[in-house]
Amino acid sequence: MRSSRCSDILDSQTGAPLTTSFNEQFDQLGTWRREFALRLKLLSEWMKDNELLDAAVEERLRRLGTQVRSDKVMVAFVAEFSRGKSEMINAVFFAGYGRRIMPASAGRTTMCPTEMGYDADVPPCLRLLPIESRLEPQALMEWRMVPEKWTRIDLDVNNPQQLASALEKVAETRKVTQDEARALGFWHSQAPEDNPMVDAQGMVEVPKWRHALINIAHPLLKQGLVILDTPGLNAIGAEPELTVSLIPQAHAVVFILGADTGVTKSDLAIWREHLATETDTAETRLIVLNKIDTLWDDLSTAAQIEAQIERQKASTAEILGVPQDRVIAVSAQKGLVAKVTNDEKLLQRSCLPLLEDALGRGMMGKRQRILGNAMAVGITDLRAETARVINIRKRDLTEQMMELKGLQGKNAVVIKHMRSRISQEQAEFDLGGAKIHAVRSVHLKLLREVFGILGSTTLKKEMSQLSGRLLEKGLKLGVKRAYGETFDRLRTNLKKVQTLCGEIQAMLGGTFRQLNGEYGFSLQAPSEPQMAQYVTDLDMVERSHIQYLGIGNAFKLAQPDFADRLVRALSTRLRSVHEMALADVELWSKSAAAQLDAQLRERRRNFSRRIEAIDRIQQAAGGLEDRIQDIDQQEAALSHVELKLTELTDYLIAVNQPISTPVDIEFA
Ligand SMILES: Nc1nc2c(ncn2[C@@H]2O[C@H](COP(=O)(O)OP(=O)(O)O)[C@@H](O)[C@H]2O)c(=O)[nH]1
Ligand SMILES: [Mg+2]
Repeated sequence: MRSSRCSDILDSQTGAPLTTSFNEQFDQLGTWRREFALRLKLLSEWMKDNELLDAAVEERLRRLGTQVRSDKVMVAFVAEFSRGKSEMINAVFFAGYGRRIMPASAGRTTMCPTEMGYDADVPPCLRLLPIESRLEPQALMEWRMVPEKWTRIDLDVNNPQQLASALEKVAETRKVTQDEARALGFWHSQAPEDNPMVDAQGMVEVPKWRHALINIAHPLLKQGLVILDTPGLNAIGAEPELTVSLIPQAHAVVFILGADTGVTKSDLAIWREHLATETDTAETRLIVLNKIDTLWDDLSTAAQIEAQIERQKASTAEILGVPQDRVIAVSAQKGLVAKVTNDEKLLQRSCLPLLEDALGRGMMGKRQRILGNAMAVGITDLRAETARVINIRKRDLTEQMMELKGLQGKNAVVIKHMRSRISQEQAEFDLGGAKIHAVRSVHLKLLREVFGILGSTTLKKEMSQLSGRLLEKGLKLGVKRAYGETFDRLRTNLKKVQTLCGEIQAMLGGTFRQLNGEYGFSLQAPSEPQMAQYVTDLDMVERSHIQYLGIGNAFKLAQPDFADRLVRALSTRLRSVHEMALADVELWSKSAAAQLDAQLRERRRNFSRRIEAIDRIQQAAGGLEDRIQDIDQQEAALSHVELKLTELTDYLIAVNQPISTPVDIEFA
């Protein structure tokens, strides 16, 4: 990360800003993704035209396309109330609307976690999940699947005033009794200092909504950005799913402190309970010291103010235990004002561009690299497989050519004899089908075992066992063990899956080699799915739970619905890990089957072509020379296809291409 002194933002020679705004970076990523998706589509069409697109290849291309098009980048803003999360979101993303979009003024703070994104299938709207949904067992993820249970308010995107006033709903609250507050997860007798204030009537104020989803066609959101705005500690603590699922999955988390308040006890609690993690995710955490304008003071010199900001940054870094250059000092409010009034000087003074640069360069750059690598791996495999199919075609043509040349100058009897030999070969080949059938059934049997291990029944059993353990009295200290046992079993399951896949792979390898030898195929088993990444995912999920429960939240387990909610959230998360693993296994086995099908098909076609050629030769004088010429042409065409394949895939494999190259692909 660059030094975050405000004065560094301008180029000393030209005075031009050196930073790139988050919006620009995100736009570039979006352009790259769109172009990539377009080129994938062109490749897929070209393959189809050349009969190179079997079902598995088609599915792989489609998946890569979906991945590159719908890749989401989530930036979460997490902090105690009133540190300026909503103001920062307004300043970084929504200044173009010329006014505040997220409510951010004293007394109007966000009360529920609010996610902003874009879904083309839904009209622009705000959807609100009532807080009472907490009384029901479903996890937040499950509520997302039932949009009709949410209160929907349509948004008029061309009317910033309507937009802003509709969004004020996220600040709504309700008064409830202490018992109700307890049932909703906002009241804990064991931690009285964290409870909300009780009014003269004995009522407490709680958020009216549990979660808000904002769907607007903002250019950044349309390109896959998802912004998560969270309320303060009390509300985050009441929704474990935020801490154990949503926040850990964010690609960047911006943690905000106030220069006016310094690091308070509750700031520290949020940091420790929800954000501090091991080093591997540390770089996705941005620490922002907001409201530096409160230190601006006409009686001090610029140097004095700067020195004070530096001192605050140093002490913040020390308290949080991070290097000082990880702390960025800004004024969100002045940044917003500066953008809305086009005041470049104020914008630089607000230091907001520094934050945007860190977000843009750090997060977006990394995202593109990860995505680009995934694409490169996928396309490299695909190209190798397709090249094999082309090679078979070439070899078939060569053989046919030799066969025909051998007939030059031969009489009708020889030609007739040749025809019957080919027919016999064809019949023998068809008989070999039984063996292939046997291989398939073993393959399927092993696959069924994999599906059993990763299926929902296994997971349900594990989860109910874990729930039971968490509800045991006096478990507090044994939480780690209970999780550890469950997760060890889940990890063992993934390892079993890996072993099974290894067996299938070995079997495929053996059979393919045999078929290659016997029939001159060039089958090669696709690379085996790797479970290691899913084991890593499990580790991460386990860590986030243990950390959450380890620090001061374990007492909440005494409430049965809390444990239920937690396990529900865990279960939806784990299900998605299992589903991803299964999808990998499925695609892999589909690829193997499709390869075999493709080569069988090519071979059958080859037989009929050869017979057809001989028939024509028998019918017409000069037919032989015509056929030979014909094959010559086919060979030339195939060489062209081979070149084209390389050309069309080269771009997709080269990661991190300069983004500006226009698409100019001509078709063969
Ligand atoms: N002076 C100053 N006030 C700010 C700044 N950012 C936010 N605020 C104010 O702090 C209060 C809380 O801001 P808000 O964005 O609602 O905080 P949130 O609860 O973290 O979302 C509001 O009154 C904002 O106007 C800033 O950079 N400087
Ligand atoms: Mg807010």
